[in-house]
Amino acid sequence: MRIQRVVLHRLAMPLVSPFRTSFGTETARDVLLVEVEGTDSIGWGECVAMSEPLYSSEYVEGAHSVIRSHLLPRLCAAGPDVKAEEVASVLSEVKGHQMAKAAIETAILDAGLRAVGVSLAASLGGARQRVAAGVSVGIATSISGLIDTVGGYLADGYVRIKLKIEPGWDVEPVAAVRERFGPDLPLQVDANTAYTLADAAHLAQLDRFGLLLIEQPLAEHDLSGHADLARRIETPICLDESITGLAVAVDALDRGACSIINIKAGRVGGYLEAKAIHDVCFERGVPVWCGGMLETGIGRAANVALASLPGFSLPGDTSASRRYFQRDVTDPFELDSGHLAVPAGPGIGVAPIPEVLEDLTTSREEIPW
Ligand code: NPG
Repeated sequence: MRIQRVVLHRLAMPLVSPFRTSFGTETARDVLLVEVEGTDSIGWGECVAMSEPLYSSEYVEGAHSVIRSHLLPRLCAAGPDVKAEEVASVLSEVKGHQMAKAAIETAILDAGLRAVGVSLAASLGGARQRVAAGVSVGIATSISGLIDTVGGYLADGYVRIKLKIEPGWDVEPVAAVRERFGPDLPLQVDANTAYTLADAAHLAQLDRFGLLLIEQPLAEHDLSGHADLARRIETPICLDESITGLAVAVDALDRGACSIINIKAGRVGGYLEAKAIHDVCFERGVPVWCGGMLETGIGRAANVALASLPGFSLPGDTSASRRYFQRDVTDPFELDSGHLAVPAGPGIGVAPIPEVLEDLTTSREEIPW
């Protein structure tokens, strides 16, 4: 497969309800899709950067700019036959920008796999045809509202609940959800870096709820703080924002900063790096799960493929399309007894529906290779 051109699509997609985390409230997604047109196939990748640099330093306008001005020129210089496996090294001189790099690598990977008729799941070493779906529940305005929301998701069939927490919204909502839905509900919390080590005693109050894990309680760069916290609380620590690649993942595990890892391909620079992190964790017996970034069906398809690898032993933030969007850009992902089917078709196995893509599009930029 020789690459002929790239099309950068921007889409505006309202969320079905606002999603509040400790770092902000999302009400709509400004989506950047990368389309790579090859001689034999077309591939798609979704950039998971949000509108503002609040979760991490990346944001969608910046990702669009770095792709156009710094990443594509380097890849084009590498020639039209560049393989997905070569993308990371060609782009390595550009520091950071993992989400932008991941979007391009995924589109090239998808195009290459479609050309040879192999699914992304199969190429990564997927071991299951369906994956367990968890759901992430935003910070609510009242405990009763939270209980209703969680009840609704459980009625939908979700097999695990993740509650977003922040100082002032932690022990009480967790206690209420545990009380209402019982000790057997797989439950975890996500702080998105909202605490400091001074909160250790407060966070230890969560220990009595038998949580699967607490995700990213402290700052992104604070591995030693997480290692310290891990000695002071019983709830297992899972890292998300801190894990920006394989080397950091290994360092975090070696230092005891976490015992579980949330793998998001966008955050680590692509699905190949995500697989490498999975492989190391699998070898070391460290559980991993697949995170989510409010993806459209394009990003969701690739996440579900990743989550089919054998080390993904905890349910992921791999929710159905309708959790976020009234109308997805692909055929919607739907829950089937709390699971999503892993796409079996070539590449990521899904593509935008042309009319829907057109309706949602706010800009389109063609870049010859
Ligand atoms: O189901 O796609 C999903 C979202 C899961 O909670 C979720 N994502 O911190 O992991 C996170 C959080 C997030 C959302 C992060 C939006 C960044 C932006």
